[in-house]
Amino acid sequence: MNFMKRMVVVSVSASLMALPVSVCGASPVPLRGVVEGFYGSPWTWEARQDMLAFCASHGMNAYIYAPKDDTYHRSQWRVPYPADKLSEIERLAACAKRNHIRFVFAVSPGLDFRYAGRDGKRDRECLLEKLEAVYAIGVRDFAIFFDDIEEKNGRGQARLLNWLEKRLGKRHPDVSPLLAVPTEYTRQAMRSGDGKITPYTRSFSAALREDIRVLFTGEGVCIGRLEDGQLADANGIYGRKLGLWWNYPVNDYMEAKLALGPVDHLPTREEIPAIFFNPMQYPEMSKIALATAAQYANAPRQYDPQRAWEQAVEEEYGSLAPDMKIFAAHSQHLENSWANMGKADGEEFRAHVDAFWKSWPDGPKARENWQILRNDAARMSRAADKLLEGLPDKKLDECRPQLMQMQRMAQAAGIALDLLKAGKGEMDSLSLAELKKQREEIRSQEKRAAWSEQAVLRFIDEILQTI
Ligand code: LOG
Repeated sequence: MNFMKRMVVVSVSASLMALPVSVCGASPVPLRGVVEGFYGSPWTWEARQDMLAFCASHGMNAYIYAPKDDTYHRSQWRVPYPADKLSEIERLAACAKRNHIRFVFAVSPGLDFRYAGRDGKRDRECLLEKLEAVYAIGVRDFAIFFDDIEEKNGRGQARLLNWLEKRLGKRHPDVSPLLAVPTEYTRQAMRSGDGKITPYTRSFSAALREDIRVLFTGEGVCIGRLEDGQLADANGIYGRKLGLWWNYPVNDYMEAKLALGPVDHLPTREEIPAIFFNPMQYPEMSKIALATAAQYANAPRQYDPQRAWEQAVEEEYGSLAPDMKIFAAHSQHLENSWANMGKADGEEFRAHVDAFWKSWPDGPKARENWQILRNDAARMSRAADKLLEGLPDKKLDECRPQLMQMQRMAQAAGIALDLLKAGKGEMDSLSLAELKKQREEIRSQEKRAAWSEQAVLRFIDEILQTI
């Protein structure tokens, strides 16, 4: 008996050892995966299949099909999928099944859905039919999304969802509870200025059946930090545990910048029933963040963003990982007037810059700090060359413009540093002209390719102001 017990212990710990380290000792988010929910070119069917395998190998277990620019999903939701599209969905659902991934099929009917009267009945039936057609080809999980629409008919939406849930459940006992995204899908939107719950959220949450799973995006649409207390508050508003739709690494609001950092600042204490990460329209470039997302979702309490990020790059890029780390470390942060996602770009480089300016030109460490930056610039330049030459086409096609910006910035930083060292008197006018030309070139590409705006680019501009 004792021997048997020991055997069990040994075999359990052996199998745990085979799992990624972070899986041990913390419970994963039960439903965890990717929501293809961005605006812009939807992924190809091939990319989706590849992503399902990627999700499976990283311990994710769900994928939501919800590309905003698939017209049958949103703007023309009433139109049934044509046969060829339907067979692609069927193939994808089968692929998900093979990979033990839950395939969730979503429709976003809110742009022009009619809730009342005869039209209401017609729209309801039409939506049910849309789901039935997909049920018939093997899909068992469904979602209805009401994000990014004008109309806020909380009660109408909730009653529609309840009706669908009931009808589907009655006909098909094997269908899972619906997933939903409300029209107020951020915590900030759920409360008005005085802290009161808004009429929309009150009526939607009160009328909605308890088993329907609601997803929200956190504090804002793209606010990259969600505290446990904030999640608990949102759960309180809804009287149920909410799931998350997390908008990283999506970059549809800022396409020139690639989101290549780790996911971060997600809750670690509150129980989360489901989490879905919205990626970029570039599937390959999305994999770094998604691999870190998988680590978080498998063990939120043990999650170490930096370690997860290093592992993700190493695993995806093999011998090019050191170069990719340099590129990716400067392409993590997406910020505009309403979005603030991902950690700061090029933190190490910025620290070098700070130390340099503190010491330049007369400090005892001025030369040393100059040399550190000069080495950084040289390393960046080499990394850009190596990546442009060595990355497989599939990856390169998604990041070439940004790699070329990196190459230009690395060269510009190098020239700028050399000029700074030469000093005003001996400044080589040819180099100065070249630097200015390079800076112009960077500017002319900015709309297509952003990289390290607040680290390398800022440093180049600081030097240009100095000389
Ligand atoms: C959309 C989403 C889009 C994202 C970032 C949700 C629930 N909906 O503002 O489709 O990819 O922002 O632009 C969104 O996030 N709305």
